[in-house]
Amino acid sequence: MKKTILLASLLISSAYAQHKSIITLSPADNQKTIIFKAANVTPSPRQLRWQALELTAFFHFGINTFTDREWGDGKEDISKFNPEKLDAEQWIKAIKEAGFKQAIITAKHHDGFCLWPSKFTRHSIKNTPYKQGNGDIVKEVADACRKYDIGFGVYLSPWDRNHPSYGTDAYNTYFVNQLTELLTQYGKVDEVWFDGANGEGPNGKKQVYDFNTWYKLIRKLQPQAVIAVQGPDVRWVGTETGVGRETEWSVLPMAEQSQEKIAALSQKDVNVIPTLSGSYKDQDRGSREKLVNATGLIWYPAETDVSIRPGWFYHTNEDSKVKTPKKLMDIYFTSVGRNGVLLLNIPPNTQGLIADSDVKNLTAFGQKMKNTFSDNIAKTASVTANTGKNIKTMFDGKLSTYFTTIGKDTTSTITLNWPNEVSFNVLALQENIAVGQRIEKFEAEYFDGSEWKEFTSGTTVGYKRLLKFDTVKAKKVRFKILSSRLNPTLAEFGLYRLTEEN
Ligand code: FUL
Repeated sequence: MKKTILLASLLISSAYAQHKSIITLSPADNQKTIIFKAANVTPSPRQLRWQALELTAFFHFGINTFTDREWGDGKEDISKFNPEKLDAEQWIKAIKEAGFKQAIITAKHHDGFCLWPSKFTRHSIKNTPYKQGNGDIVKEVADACRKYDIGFGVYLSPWDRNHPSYGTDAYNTYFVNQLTELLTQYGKVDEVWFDGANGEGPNGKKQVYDFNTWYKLIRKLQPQAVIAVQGPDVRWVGTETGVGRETEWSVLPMAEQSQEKIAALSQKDVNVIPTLSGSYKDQDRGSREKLVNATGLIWYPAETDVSIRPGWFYHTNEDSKVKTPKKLMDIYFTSVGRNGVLLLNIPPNTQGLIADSDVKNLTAFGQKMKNTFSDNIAKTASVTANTGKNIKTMFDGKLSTYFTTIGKDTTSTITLNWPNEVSFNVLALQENIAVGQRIEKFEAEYFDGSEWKEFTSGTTVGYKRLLKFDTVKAKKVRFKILSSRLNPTLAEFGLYRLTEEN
């Protein structure tokens, strides 16, 4: 048994050693070299797995659910916590049905109340009426995830407004103890989510978080887990609206750190928060102009978090404000469709259930996704490219097989022909990001019988790019890759019809 674990961890570490998710830049590098290097930055296996999930769910649940608040102050009476009908399988079934692949539970929010019976505090579920103090909601969620083959993640708030040691070194030990419980008692953990909030604790002090120790612990105990968003693997997109950037690079410029430090980081698995150039508010974080002054380059993809309701926690007075299936579809386009992963929060109510309104809209969203994306109109065309190979693989549903150009070609024009007119209003593109993110500019046109007319265009593609436009009716379409950092790749190419009815 021990040998198997040793072999498995050796295999995992050698897989992580092979990818190049950090590359150093030297002052002697000219723009051409920088761009070439950028095109060769690739995701780690854990980042690659995470990106392909597309849809992940957040469950904000805790004492705030019972006090009707968004941020507790750590002084709440936890005897109010009693979700009598709690059914974690109901939560997981609802998200699975809608196409979600992973779920994250708020094991502890800023109020310090723990949804598992932590040995290190009295401020936990063990001192509530729930199952007479014998409950463990982290376990219930982890078990349901395993049963329905959904990835499992934990949110552990570094900011703790209850714990008396907050603001002192002892708190970092307390945090390590809690993290260890979560990483050792619930089986495989696929995502650990750290929030950036760092306010004052019960003693009025602020904490200096010991992130490095926490990351090392996660890498040791759960090497496959991505660490988001105060973490090295996944970055916050910068809004809580579900809307990401139209130009979204996963390869970003690093700043401030010395080249020696970046070189050292690139030798092993990344376990620090990268110092990036620019701000999370910038509309462009990784185009050519942004890369020229960088000291290093890092694969650091975006997660787009938003709640299905106005608040993160459940409030009865928001029952009529649950996002509609149409709105959820719009969000899918502006998050996953802009090279991000969607983290959609669906907060359980005081009974411990996802409310009917939320289940209904989630299910309808899942159905809308199936109806829209099950019929790829591009699949029925005869397709040619002026340069490139493996064109048929763009329609095989596999990300590992892909169209690419030959030799030094960084542009290509792909033409699709149908015997009869087809109509569509969505273009879906996917690069094979396992080899890097490369496409910088593209455009799509249809032939109206006498001339070519543009119907959409864009900059980055990355893992997925979705574009909506007025319905096009045509027998001939061409797609032009106008600029790419190295040989462009297209793993999938789709044309779809999105309507009010579907
Ligand atoms: C924020 C927190 O302060 C909110 O309460 C929520 O947990 C959100 C996802 O992150 O920073």
